Amino acid sequence: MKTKVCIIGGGPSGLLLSQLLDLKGIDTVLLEKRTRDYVLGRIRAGVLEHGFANLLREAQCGDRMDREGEIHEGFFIAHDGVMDRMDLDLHTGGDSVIVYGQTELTRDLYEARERMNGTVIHGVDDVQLHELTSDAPFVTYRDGEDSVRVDCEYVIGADGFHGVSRPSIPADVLREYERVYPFGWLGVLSETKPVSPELIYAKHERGFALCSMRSQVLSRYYIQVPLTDSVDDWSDDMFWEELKRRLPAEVADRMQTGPSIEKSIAPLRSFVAEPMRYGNLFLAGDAAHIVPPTGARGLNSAASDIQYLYRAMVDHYENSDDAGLDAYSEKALARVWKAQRFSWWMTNLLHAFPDAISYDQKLQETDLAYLFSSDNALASMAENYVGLPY
Ligand code: RFL
Ligand code: PHB
Repeated sequence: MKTKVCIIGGGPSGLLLSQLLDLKGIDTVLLEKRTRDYVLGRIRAGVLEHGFANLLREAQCGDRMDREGEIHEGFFIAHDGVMDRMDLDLHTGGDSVIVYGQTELTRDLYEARERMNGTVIHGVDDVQLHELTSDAPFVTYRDGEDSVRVDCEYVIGADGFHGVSRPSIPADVLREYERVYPFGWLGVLSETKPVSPELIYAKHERGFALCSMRSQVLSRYYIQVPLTDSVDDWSDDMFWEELKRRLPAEVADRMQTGPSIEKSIAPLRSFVAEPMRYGNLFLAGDAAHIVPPTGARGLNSAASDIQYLYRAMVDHYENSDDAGLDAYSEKALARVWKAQRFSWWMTNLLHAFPDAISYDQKLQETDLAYLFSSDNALASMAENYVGLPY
């Protein structure tokens, strides 16, 4: 096969870029290891920045999001039996976020790719990247017995944290920065009415909890658990009981419970790989950086990478201008690190750290008390949560 841009990974990053480039007449081939159903079965993000929403509209994929997504102008932080509200609208001068599931937007992107007859190949094995620093890079993969070669001008590594693209960059070029947290999030999806019209982030001595949603009949809840726990350790009853214990009584009392329709544990990790370009390979999204989900930044950071990369590719192909491609890594990383800082800060603010000394706990309490005593602190949190400018 021959194409201009070979994209590895059919998550939101890869799909969005292929859709945007195809709309500009720039030919892409997208290679995804898993089946479409498998990709759509992963329950992940739920909170989108408006910058991301605009990019989805530009990709002609925003209709359902605009119909079914919910605008959220604030969220709650529950602590010490009380609920404090973060008014995003007030503290950002009119900004907000959209609650619309990653599963839904990935489905919208797959459908858009289908409508345009985009080349999306599922079930590829043994993807390998070759000659990345030459003018003629290529990608090979196995399809059953066959070995397939894709010749291209650029390779996009959008294959997530466990993909093959990042490890294709030589170790003496790549720098990795990582923090692994000593806990994970146990998430449950249930066909129940969300306990609150706005998200509740809860800090509790037994551990963090989050009440989120996908719609008015579909709730998404999380609790902090030790890394040693597995999903089998948590029956639905145990989950609901523990979730309620970490919430103010008035919230717990009105919690609707029901059978889980999905239950999974995600370990929390911060990670950045630099640079995000090697020769004609460009990394984007989780392939290059991971955040703990506390600040709802992961998918949104992936979207800002795609926005920079898309504009840079269009400049290259339409105007023979490579300034955007040359600046991509530096520009993307500047925003990525701010999302890292915010996610790290919000994780530290709200979780119970097993090895925290009493001094750390006092500082954590003071951080929260300061937040809700200062309009400047609230404004800082709000501008990060709705997404810093691209
Ligand atoms: P993905 O979604 O991991 O997609 C990568 C794709 O690449 C495929 N792949 C390969 N394909 C071909 N060859 C190979 N060798 C391959 N290896 C892998 C994989 O099968 C996969 O389909 O990365 P992408 O596209 O960069 O998207 C990133 C987002 O998925 C991620 O950042 C977010 O889900 C993070 N996240 C959140 N982000 C937000 O902005 N807001 C949130 O509210 C939010 N909540 C969350 C989250 C992530 C969570 N988990 C489970 C980590 C909540 C959770 C619980
Ligand atoms: C979610 O709904 O899955 C979600 C929402 C907010 C977060 C993390 C996850 O900060």
